[in-house]
Amino acid sequence: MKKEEWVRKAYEIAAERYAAVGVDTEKVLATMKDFHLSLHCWQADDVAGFEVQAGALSGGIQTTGNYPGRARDIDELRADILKATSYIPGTHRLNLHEIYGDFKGEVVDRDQVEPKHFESWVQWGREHGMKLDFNSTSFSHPKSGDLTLSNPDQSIRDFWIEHTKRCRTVAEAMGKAQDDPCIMNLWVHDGSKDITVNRLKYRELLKDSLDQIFAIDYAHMKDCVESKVFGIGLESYTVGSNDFYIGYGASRGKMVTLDTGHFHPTESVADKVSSLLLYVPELMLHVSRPVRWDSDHVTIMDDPTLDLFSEIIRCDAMDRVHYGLDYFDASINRIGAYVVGSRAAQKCMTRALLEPIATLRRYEANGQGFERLALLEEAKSLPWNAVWDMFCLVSGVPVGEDFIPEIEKYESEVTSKRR
Ligand code: RNT
Ligand code: ZN
Repeated sequence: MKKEEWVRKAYEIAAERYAAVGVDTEKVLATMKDFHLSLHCWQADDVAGFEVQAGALSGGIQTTGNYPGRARDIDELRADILKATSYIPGTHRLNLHEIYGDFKGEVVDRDQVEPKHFESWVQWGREHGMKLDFNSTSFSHPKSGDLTLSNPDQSIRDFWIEHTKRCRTVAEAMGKAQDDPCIMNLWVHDGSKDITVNRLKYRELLKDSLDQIFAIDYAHMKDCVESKVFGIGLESYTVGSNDFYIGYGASRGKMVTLDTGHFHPTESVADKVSSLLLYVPELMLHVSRPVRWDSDHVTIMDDPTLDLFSEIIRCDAMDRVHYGLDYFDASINRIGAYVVGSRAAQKCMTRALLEPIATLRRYEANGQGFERLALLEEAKSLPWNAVWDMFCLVSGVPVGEDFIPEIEKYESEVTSKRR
């Protein structure tokens, strides 16, 4: 029997089983088409970027591994991203960092960046149906140090304020050109390796810098701010902590970014959704997989990610969340890493959408605790994978593991030849 036939048959049966628990699989398929990930450009080249004057990766983040074939320039990166998206169902956005500008061989310092450096990206995005999101880049620069936007040295702080302001003009230009808001994330690594006795001072400076940066309102971009627990070499203190940015976002009406690697290992990121959404307009996600620390392993269909997406759906908040990915694994095929992580996130969303929520809520309202638990457990083994396979089939991308040999082929023909 041909694979397509299996998929269709399995889907037919799955649709009936889901209908029996009150779930419309056709509706789920339609919703999945509107579920867009924001693919992080930095998975293809280990967060290197295209600055002529590029230095080593800094800012408390690290890629480990030396798998051959990383994208070395803008053309390779674009080709790799297109290759990856050809195995990911649906249409997606691309999340760029400032250091990925098309600088055309020129030294453009961070406080000199302009929308023109991203014109070719806008053009490329239009050609390939990918809308763009954006990030300012405070790391991997001679002025990065331990403190950027919270640096007591006025000239360094001003440099980074200027950089971030300019990044917002880039994001605004992108949003305008694509007629859809560009989501600009702001993460700075600012912190301290050892005990600091000036916790308040740096936070006051960061708050003031942010207020300066956000002084202008733009119509075509939206800001989000990302907290963190700690960075490598900055273990004792993080200026932009979770509390800091929740306070900032809630008081200034800014989106908060939840990077799933930026919390204590047993903390539930899923449980934050319903609280935050009461106080901030929208959320940005950086879906990642922390292994013991913020290791940025490739996203998989694990319990924390399933819980997170389920919570978003249970909050009826699918449209108030932006779904960025954020991992950088340099130890395996990088295009494969894109595909595995993206498909895993999509599987989590498929499962979240297939939850028999109406019945579960009725049980809960009636105090039927056993029934609620039983259905939650049984729902785990309902044939969600048949719906996922069908989504891949109708989207014209490989069903199941069929993308493995294709990525192997691209590796042998293209990426393995890069030295
Ligand atoms: C770092 C943050 C940040 C970066 C990217 C490259 O801990 O997660 O989002 O990963 O901006
Ligand atoms: Zn992140």
